[in-house]
Amino acid sequence: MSKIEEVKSMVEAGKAKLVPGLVQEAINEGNSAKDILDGMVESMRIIGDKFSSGEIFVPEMLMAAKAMSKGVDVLKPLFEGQKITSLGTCVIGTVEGDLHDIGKNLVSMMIGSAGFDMVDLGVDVTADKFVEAVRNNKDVRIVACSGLLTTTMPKMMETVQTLKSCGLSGFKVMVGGAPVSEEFAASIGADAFAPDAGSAAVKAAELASER
Ligand code: B1M
Repeated sequence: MSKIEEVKSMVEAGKAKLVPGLVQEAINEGNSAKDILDGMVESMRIIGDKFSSGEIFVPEMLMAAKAMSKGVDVLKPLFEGQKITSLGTCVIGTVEGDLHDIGKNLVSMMIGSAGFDMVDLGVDVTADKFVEAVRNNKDVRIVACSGLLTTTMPKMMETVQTLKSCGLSGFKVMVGGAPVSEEFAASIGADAFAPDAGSAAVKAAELASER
């Protein structure tokens, strides 16, 4: 079994204590951070499928998520570029009612490494909290809203509309997450959509330069 396969199977088994060491061993063996990350993302897809088919339940899903987060912590320094000048501030959060944060954390890491100062509001973030963060932070250029549940997509719409009508300006709103599409993003008035963390960073830099 390759080291990345070992990482994947331990993420799926929810072994949070073992995953960081295996990720480090995979790095030491010369695997790229991206390949290791892609492996763990694939594990979460498998976990989601097992949950859908009733093979596992929420506790197992939670343990796998914790294991992946510990693995991502080891990879983080490898993704963080050397920031020379700031592209401004990016406020990020998972929308109200939604507790999923692995994807949001990856997006935050990649946007941060593209040169933004990140203000991470965490999960279950109300529209008003996003607005407050735009008001209270300097030079906010991007507001990034993540959502993983179809049931919280209306909250994403409410968040975008509240941000657009709050009277503050100088920032663009980007949305993303598994159930979100380009069409949905356009239909709720978001300025941009990105399908994954890497393209979110590219899109954020493009949006900031448009101002
Ligand atoms: Co939940 N969950 N979950 N869950 N969970 C999903 C999302 C689900 C698809 C599983 C399934 O049924 N197959 C399903 C949603 C179904 C739906 O809405 N149609 C689901 C469900 C139903 C639930 C609960 C309702 C279960 C229950 O209680 N009965 C519950 C809801 C709780 C709540 O939020 N209120 C719940 C709970 C949980 C846990 C807490 C146990 C745990 C989350 C722990 C955590 O995040 N700290 C969890 C997990 C782990 C998952 C799965 C298995 C994995 C999610 C993940 O981390 N993926 C997930 C199944 C799946 O996704 N296939 C599932 C890896 C991550 C890297 O990908 O988050 O998609 P992702 O992020 C990507 C892109 O989407 C994108 O970039 C990221 C990286 O490239 N992206 C953006 C994300 N945000 C972006 C923002 C951007 C741009 C791109 O711009 C701003």
